Amino acid sequence: MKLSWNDVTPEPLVLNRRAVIAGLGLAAAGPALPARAAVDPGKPNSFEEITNYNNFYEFGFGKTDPAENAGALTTDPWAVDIGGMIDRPGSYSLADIAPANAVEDRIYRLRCVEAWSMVIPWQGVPLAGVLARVGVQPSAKFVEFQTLLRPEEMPEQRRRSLDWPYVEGLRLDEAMHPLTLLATGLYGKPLPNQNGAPIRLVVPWKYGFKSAKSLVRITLTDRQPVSTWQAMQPSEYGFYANVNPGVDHPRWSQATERPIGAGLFGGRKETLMFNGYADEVAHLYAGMDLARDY
Ligand SMILES: Nc1nc2c(c(=O)[nH]1)N[C@H]1C(S)=C(S)[C@@H](COP(=O)(O)O)O[C@H]1N2
Ligand SMILES: [Mo]
Repeated sequence: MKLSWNDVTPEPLVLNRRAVIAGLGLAAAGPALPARAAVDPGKPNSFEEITNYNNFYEFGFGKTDPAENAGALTTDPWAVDIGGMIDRPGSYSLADIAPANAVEDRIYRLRCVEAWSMVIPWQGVPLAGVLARVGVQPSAKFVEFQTLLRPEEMPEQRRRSLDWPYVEGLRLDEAMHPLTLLATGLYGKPLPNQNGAPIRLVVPWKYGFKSAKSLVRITLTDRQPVSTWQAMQPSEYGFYANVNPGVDHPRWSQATERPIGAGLFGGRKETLMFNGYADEVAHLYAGMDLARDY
């Protein structure tokens, strides 16, 4: 099935442009853009750092395991099943989801729940545009994301260390937010396997674990998905997982973070509310108690 990029509705495009500027930390200019520039995400980490310090537990629990073991993953051919409460369910190719002329650059902070952080120059397409094209039905309230299940190529899936496949979820408005990206590349190269080739989610205001890698299924649903980490340890990992320096993990503080590559004396940094994207996303959580809905 082909996704039509011809009947693009104007609104997501306007929002996308705004998000690119926010993502790049450039000063806002021109019409339909916010008066205030978003927080500067900082200097990107090196390609070496971004591809050799990873969490991709399907390939092992050590930070260098994904770089060492993910070479065995075959990512061509690849298809993503998009289904559930949409008008045009089907199996979509990468070219359908992220045609070259729709791919954008986004420099985003990534803040891991383990209290380290990086800055990553991604390429990808806003999820909102993809969802608009498959026709989200009014009954849909949440989006569930599923990673590949292929134990032959993913060594940790041959053990019962986690309840595979890896599953994550977003509320529909979070999924539709212009900052939410389906990434297909970094540093202008196709996504390395250890970073979630060939297509992964990136939600920059949430802890890194929300950004599920190597996606094979996206499902629109009216029920709040139960994510892998939430199912495993609900007292430690909530559904929302918004970066929040004021709400500690039960076993450690979330007030500060260790920037990867800053060196031994680079020092810790204060963690920012919503990872620095509060101006863009705080309105999504107005009236919610984020200590309860963590
Ligand atoms: N399928 C899958 N996706 C995953 C993970 C994982 O173990 N499996 N780890 C998550 C965590 S905890 C983080 S911090 C980010 C890390 O992304 P990166 O390695 O590209 O920096 O991926 C997330 N996505
Ligand atoms: Mo993480």
